[in-house]
Amino acid sequence: MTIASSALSRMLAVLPVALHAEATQRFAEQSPLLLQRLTQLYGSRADFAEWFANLMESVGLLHAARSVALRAQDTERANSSDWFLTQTMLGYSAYVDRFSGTLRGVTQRIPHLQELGVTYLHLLPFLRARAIENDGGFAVASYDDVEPRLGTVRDLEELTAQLRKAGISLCSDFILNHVADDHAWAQGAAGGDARLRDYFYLFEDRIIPDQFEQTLVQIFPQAAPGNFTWSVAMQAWVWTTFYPYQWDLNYTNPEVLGEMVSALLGLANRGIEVFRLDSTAFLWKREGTNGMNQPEAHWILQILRCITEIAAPGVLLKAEAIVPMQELPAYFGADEGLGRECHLAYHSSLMAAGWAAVAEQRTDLLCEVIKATPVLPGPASWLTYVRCHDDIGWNVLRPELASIGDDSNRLATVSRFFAGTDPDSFSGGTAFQTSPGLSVHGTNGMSSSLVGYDRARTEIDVEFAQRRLILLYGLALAFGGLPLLYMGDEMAFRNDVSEASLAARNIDSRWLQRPHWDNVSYEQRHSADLTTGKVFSAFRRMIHQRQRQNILAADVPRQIIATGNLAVLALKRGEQFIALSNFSEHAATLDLLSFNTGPAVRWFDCLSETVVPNMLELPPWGTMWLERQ
Ligand code: OTU
Repeated sequence: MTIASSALSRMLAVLPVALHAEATQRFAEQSPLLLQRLTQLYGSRADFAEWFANLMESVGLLHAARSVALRAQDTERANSSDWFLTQTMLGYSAYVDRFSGTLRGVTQRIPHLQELGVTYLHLLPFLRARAIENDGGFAVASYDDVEPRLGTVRDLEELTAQLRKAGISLCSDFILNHVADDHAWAQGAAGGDARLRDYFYLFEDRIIPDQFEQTLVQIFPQAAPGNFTWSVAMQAWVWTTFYPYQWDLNYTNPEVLGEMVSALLGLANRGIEVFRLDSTAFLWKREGTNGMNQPEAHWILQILRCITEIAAPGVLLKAEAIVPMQELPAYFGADEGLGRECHLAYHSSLMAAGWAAVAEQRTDLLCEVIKATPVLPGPASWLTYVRCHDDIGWNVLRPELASIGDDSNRLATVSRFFAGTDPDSFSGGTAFQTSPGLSVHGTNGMSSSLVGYDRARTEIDVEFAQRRLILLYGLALAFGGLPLLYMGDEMAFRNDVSEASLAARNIDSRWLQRPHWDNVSYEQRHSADLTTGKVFSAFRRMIHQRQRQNILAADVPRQIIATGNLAVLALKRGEQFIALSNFSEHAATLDLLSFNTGPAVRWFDCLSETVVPNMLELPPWGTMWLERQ
């Protein structure tokens, strides 16, 4: 028997006979790439064949444990694999405690999500986290338990069922680069268990760490400098890319991969439909590199994809790789043919370039990012967004800045603009982790504070702040991808400057953009004369217009039209639709006939619901969505 066929028979042995034919077919489709990648990573081990058969047996057990409802969903999605590309897909992201207290509380917010048209809910980490400090849950202490403050595993299962009924897919973080230092694996290792010590990267002295440090990047240069932490319990330097209490997992050990496969499929069986694969860029270490985007990191993701295609094909994988855009096609499996790695990836360059355009009142960098954005073959989509729980990282933009021949100090100027210290700026953010060596790193702040609500003095200031918010969200919604709203942006929630969050902010200023749900604002969402009401209705209008235009689906081509005005972006979708965005405090006059979009017809702005003249005036910071009539 070959390695593949003996693994297949081990898998089938634990599956009910009714699933054999389908499982055999899926295995036949996936096993060539799966086995190729596993062999590349672990094939030199004497026990490889046996290890692989064990792996497939555990995959079979988890497949067998999948509910009838989830299996039916798997089949349905396998038959329409582009289901997540439609213009009716809309994401929303929130911390459970801040959004609704507990997982049960989330069900009470379903009406709000439905009022917006949300079909995809990303709840930030809710698994049992490290006691006390835990990076907002990104230090996981157990993949099998829910954080007790937030509820139980039963609550999670009930929530996913309720969301599914409401047409909303639950997305969960899957933090696979590291675990908390109080995870059982780490504690066992600290207790001297040799098998578990091999789950981590440990060094008895600084020789190897120092060699690596020469080329590694620093994620939190101020709060957590360096990539290694001395552990007294381990009597070793532990690899800790992020905080010292987040221990990187050693994927050269096949057991680690096996554990993560079981954790992922176990969570999928609880009804999680999308996994946000956290920090994917860092999964494999190689000396002499920055430790990111290594081929082996991609192989690990491809293995996870092959396995979900076998045991839970309705599940989507989303790459969280905050890296320069040219690195991103690989996360979709660009070199492997269609559908071989992640379904979704964050478009952080588009996000950062949108903000840069607001600061600079010019769109050359943004246009360059859009032009250089690769077309995604097959069922794959960008995740477009304006803000998230992390900082806006500026350095991802360096390649596009260089290709427009400008690698000067622009990013540093942009970063200063949002740092809340520039008297000429309308923006109320803060700089994140700026270190002397790196003149620019990231920016923190809620969208509304960054676009100018906090510093607004006059009615015009307030009006302009709203227009900037709509400008940026308009781009995320019209670009062609899966847009993700960050909790509170739809009601203009501001920075969390509360006394209660001060301690957290002092350690990590990303807590500035993690405010609590504000019920007073929520109650005001239909008040047309209040900021909350104005913003909420503008969001709803855009979302509604997007839903009716199938030209705004993720897989429809996009193109930039030259406007002759550095501040104005004209993004054309299909032949029928142009999104105009004026990144300037001055009105812009545009001649639509000069756009050469074919026979002149009428253009209708579907946001203001008016026919526009060919000689058109786009107001300061204005957005128009022109539909050919
Ligand atoms: C991710 O982020 C999470 O989104 C952060 O909230 C976590 O702190 C971090 O992982 C550790 O789990 O490296 O590839 O610059 O963009 O830390 C993405 C800040 C990451 C984040 C970065 C990040």
